[in-house]
Formats: sequence, C-alpha cells, structure tokens
Amino acid sequence: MQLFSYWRSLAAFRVRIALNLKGQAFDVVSTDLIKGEQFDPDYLKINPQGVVPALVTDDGQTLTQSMAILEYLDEVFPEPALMPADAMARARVRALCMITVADTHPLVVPRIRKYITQDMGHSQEDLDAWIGNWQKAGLAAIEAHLADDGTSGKYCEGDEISLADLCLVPQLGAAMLFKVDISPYPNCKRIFDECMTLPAFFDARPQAQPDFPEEMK
Ligand SMILES: N[C@@H](CCC(=O)N[C@@H](CS)C(=O)NCC(=O)O)C(=O)O
Repeated sequence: MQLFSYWRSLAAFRVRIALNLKGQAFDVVSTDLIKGEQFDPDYLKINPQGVVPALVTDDGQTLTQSMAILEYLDEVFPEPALMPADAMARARVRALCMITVADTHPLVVPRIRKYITQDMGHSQEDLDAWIGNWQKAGLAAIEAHLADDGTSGKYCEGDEISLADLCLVPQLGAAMLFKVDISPYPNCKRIFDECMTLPAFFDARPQAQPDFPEEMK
C-alpha cells in the first residue's frame, strides 16, 4: 500500500499507527504541506480535497479521511480489533475520537493557520494563542472523560487499544510540538506514554518519518 503522508500530520499519524498495528506494509509518499504539495494537480487526482492522508491499496483503490481509513483497516484486517465488542464502549470510543478528529484537529490544520495569518492578517502571536486555546479545549474534554467516565484503563477504553488511542496519541504529540502545557492532562499523558512503549506507535511518530526535517533531529 502507499500512504500519502507528512511527518507532522496528525491525521496521517493515526493511519500509520493503524497500519503498523495491523501488520500491513506500506510505502510513505511524502507530501510536503508547507511547500503546498497537497495542491499539486497529480495529488488532487488522488485526493481532490488537497489534504493528507490518502491510502492507495494494493489493488489501486484510494481511501481518504483518516477515520474512514481507520475503520476500513479495522474491517478488512480484523486482528487486533481496534473497536470494543460492546456497543456502549464503541460509542465511547467514537466520541473520544470525534473530540480530536471533528472538534479539535480541524481548527489547527495548515489551511486554517494560513487563513488566520495570511488572509486575515493576524500575527504569529495571535495564531499561537488560537492554536493553544483549541488544543487545550480538546485535551481538557478528553481528560475529563478519561478521569470521570470510569471506563478507561491502561488505554482510553479499558485495557485494550482502540481507535480512541490512535486519535489521542497524535493529538497529545501535536500539543507537545506546539509547546502547550500538558500538565493538566495526566490521564492523556499516561496513556500516551503507555502507547509509546509499543513499536506500532513509536515507529509511527513524526520523528521517525523519512521526511522529518534534518535540522530538527
Ligand atoms: N479530517 C481529515 C483531515 C485531513 C487534514 O486536514 N489533514 C491535514 C494534515 S493533518 C492537511 O493535509 N492539511 C493541508 C492543509 O491544511 O492545507 C482527516 O482526518 O483525514
């Protein structure tokens, strides 16, 4: 399979973890979002939305949107299962995923950052405040669920890895990258650390990607 990815992309990070957990080999095709490679005509034929990730399967089918890709991988490669068997637990996992995927991550993607600074003329300071505000709001909501719902264990939902962990880890990683104070989110950090002991997560991290910038190593 081919994964159109970028080292700093949270959405691509989710998919890299899933592919690793499912034991699926994939080639990374780096798509530099800062250089605007997501808008190359050839890439737009693969993903007309002009975002990563996109996954091209071995039989040439293209999948987009990280949640759709994660669910596809979980359906086609059932082991290890990334959704719990119980319907209520599944709903909780989806809810945790959505806090990141629907309500937090879209507010800080490159096209939004560019619009705030280049189109609206806001300063870098304003942008940093914007990013920090929404990162904290998302993490605070996840932390409250993890602390109060009584269903988290070693991982977000009980003691088995679920899609909620695949969404949390890149989200917390990005917050750290953006230098957000993560001390108010101890459950998020505990689960992040637990996941990072697993090669599937560790090998998918931005720093391990072929396009991670030399100067940041
Ligand atoms: N909801 C989409 C989000 C995709 C997305 O926005 N990806 C970002 C990187 S994490 C991107 O490619 N942004 C390009 C841009 O904003 O110009 C998903 O989960 O796949």
